Amino acid sequence: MNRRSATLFLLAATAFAHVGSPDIFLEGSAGPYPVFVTIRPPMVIPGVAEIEIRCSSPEVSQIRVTPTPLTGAGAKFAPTPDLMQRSNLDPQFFTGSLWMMAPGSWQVRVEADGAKGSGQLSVPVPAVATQTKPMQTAMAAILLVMTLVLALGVVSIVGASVREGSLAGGEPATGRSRNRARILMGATAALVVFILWAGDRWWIAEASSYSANLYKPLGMTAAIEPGDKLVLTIENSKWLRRRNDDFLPDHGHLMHLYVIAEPDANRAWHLHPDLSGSTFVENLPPMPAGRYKLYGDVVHADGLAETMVAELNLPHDLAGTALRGDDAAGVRGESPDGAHIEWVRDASPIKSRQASIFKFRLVDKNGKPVEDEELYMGMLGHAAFVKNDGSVFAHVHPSGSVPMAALALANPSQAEHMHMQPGLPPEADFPYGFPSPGNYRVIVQMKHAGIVETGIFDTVVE
Ligand SMILES: [Cu+2]
Repeated sequence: MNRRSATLFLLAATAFAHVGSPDIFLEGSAGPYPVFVTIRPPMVIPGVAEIEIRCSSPEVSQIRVTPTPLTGAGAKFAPTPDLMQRSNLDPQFFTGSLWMMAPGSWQVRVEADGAKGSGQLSVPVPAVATQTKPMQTAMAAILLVMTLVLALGVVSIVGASVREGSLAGGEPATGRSRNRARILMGATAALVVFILWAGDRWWIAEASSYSANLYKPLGMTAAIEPGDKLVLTIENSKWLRRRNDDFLPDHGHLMHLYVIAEPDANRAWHLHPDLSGSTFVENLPPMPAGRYKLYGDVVHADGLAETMVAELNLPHDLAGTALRGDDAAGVRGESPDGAHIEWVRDASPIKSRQASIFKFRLVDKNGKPVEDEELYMGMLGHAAFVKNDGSVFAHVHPSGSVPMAALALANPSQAEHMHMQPGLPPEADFPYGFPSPGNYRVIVQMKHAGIVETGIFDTVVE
């Protein structure tokens, strides 16, 4: 048994609207009922997605969940809904699980019933296979020993039955039956070896057809052209029927690009490159020489969201051009007008894989909450949760970790839009759960009086 055949090809799945942050967090309403939905996509496809729903209203009596494709004909043919379990300890907390049978862009339809009637909310769930899981060494050793025992057992059973099968009790085997036994044992051994070899070929063929379905991210490379123009080239590695020219605008932008200075994240930009042919281009603002990490969020026509990652090295300072439109820049500890963002939290530690609401408040230079909060690209705030080693990146909004373009596809009739209105709260709440322990940065942007403020925070997750 070679190394390849000792590998069990379980397909690990993840929602990859982000990098390394598979779980989905969504704050929304199923009709009249506000709900906080957490979906943990399965580790294998087909596999089971775990679902948790917290209702802020005690009036919900029942919640049903159904998985369907996000777009296309399949979206209309829903299987029978599954009833979620209500917690005995906390009647407003429901848990359940659903089979996700194929990779692709899915949605989980949440239907809530209660005193105010029924309501529905669809949660986009990208389910993709991203890696193969090697078999554990102990398991491989046990299976190897069992295979050997079986193989030797078959050979010795054949031998014994030929040699002694027709003898009466106590009678010794003849030389002729011993010879026949040896020949048949040799033939059996050859057959066993052939079966093992054929099994190995079959396994390798299965594994390679699995790996053809493995998620391969859109590649992105960054280059600077004359005029301090950033050019992002997208490479579409072959994966399912994914394209690199079917992007949906999300808040009017085909790409939301975070540019984060390495190694300290002391500077961050939130930019919106334009698509020009098959490349994204952006006239960069003034930037100091250094190393930068780029995270570009896009949403495909079927609602599947991807984050492309690239690195950029600037050997010298860029004169650049002034920021325009929705583009924003932030420097740690600096503010254009003395206002700044505070992280509203108690002293309790942050734990990984725990769904929470992270609260931030915009205060003026006197430390008082601002009274002129505005929406920045339709939201009270934008947050990026980034692990220091670059293995996690999640772009989150007060509605959660699902991109608005995907959410609008899933809930076409109730596309929720906040409008500019006076008296917006100076606070933004972000539903999120850190995927793993470690050191993270949280980059938060909120807007008031036409100015986008940026807060950059360090935090430890246990
Ligand atoms: Cu955002």
